[in-house]
Amino acid sequence: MKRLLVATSNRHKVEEIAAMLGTGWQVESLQAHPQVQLPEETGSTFAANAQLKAEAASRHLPELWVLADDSGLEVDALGGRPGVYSARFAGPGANDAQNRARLKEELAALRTAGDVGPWSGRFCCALVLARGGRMLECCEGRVEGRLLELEQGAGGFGYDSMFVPQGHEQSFGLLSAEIKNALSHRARALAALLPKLQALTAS
Ligand code: ITT
Repeated sequence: MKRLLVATSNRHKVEEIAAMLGTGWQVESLQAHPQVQLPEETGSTFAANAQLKAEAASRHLPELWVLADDSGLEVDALGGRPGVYSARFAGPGANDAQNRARLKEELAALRTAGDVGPWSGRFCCALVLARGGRMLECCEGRVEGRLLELEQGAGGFGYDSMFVPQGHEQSFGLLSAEIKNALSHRARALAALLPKLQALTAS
């Protein structure tokens, strides 16, 4: 089996990517490589931050195929925020619940100001494949939807319970992992990357 290191500190990303790749790949996370430290995310785009993470991990483990994910939520009524700051929306080191609380406050402020929604937005994901310390491929995916002020469901992670994807009536917090993994931003980025990964690793 081919080894693929998913260079993230987020176990939910690893689980989703492993489930979407299916058999044929031995997916490893940074838990197996505690010496690898991810850099600060100083980029202004998802792609730039995914490249920073992929190349840093790949410099430590140049013999492995390395995949890094940078992702987040854009809310149109908030001018695209939190965007690349999604993980830090409530401040440095914030957890998912704190970030959702911040988003609820911002949506409540919109309502108070007369914008009662529906609030459109999207999840975005950039996946970068690296080897030997160098980026080989970058693919992006997004899923459009609308934001909920009240959380719905406890599945998934991050902002899932506040996001209803287009074509559905329930949030990613209620929809099954199978449905999320069929249409998510991460699924679409991975679908674009997979043929390139397969071609590169075929020999
Ligand atoms: P790594 O940088 O270690 O990969 P991270 O969780 O900090 O882990 P990001 O910097 O890419 O990852 O931040 C992503 C943010 O967007 C974070 O707050 C997530 O909760 C949120 N997010 C990304 N994908 C999501 C998804 O599929 N469902 C819900 N929230 C998501």
